[in-house]
Amino acid sequence: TLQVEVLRDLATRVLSEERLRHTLGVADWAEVLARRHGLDPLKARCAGLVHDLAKEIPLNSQLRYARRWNLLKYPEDEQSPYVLHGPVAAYWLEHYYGLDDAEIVAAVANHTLGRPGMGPLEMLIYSADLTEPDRDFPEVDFLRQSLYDNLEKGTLVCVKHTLKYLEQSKRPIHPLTQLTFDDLQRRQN
Ligand code: DGI
Ligand code: FE
Ligand code: FE
Ligand code: FE
Repeated sequence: TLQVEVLRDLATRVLSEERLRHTLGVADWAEVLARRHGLDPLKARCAGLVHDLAKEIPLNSQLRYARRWNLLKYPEDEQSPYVLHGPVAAYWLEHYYGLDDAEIVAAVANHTLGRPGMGPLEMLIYSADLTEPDRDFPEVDFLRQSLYDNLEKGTLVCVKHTLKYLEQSKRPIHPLTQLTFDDLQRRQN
């Protein structure tokens, strides 16, 4: 059974004050969206609480874990190692912590890049991460409203925003981000 309190304590012990505030924001907002869209609010809260658990591990250590646990799938994973904290946290939660909920594990693993064929909880955490109450950028309210209205369409809008942001800041687009976008668009047409 899921113990929200235990996962909340875990996040509190592991994360900096700032990252914890973000984490609690994701957990709250994910729970609201889950209720709205008929998903399990408890699972959504739990996934939000642990999604960034590995974020503050030094990048070279994250890379070592990713190598050891066979989590590197694309050359871009090593070029942009800050995309690895989801997979690293998910692997640790499943294999060391004993978290036995596959949907939560997948939502944590894929919260930064998504993947083709995302399930509802994966979409929810990907999108809640980008639009939690502490996030502040011009389109964030439009993204929030889109997500509240329709989880699938809202997630497509979120991935589209990520692509636009990466292009504007001239950062490389990870193949999974593009595949996620193409897949969501195909599923909605
Ligand atoms: O961990 P958070 O800061 O809460 O957010 P996150 O896990 O969604 O994103 C971590 C970083 O990954 C963030 O700076 C955006 C970046 N990112 C997401 N998709 C891509 C990406 N970076 C590159 N280069 N390419 C992507 O496709
Ligand atoms: Fe993250
Ligand atoms: Fe994200
Ligand atoms: Fe996050």
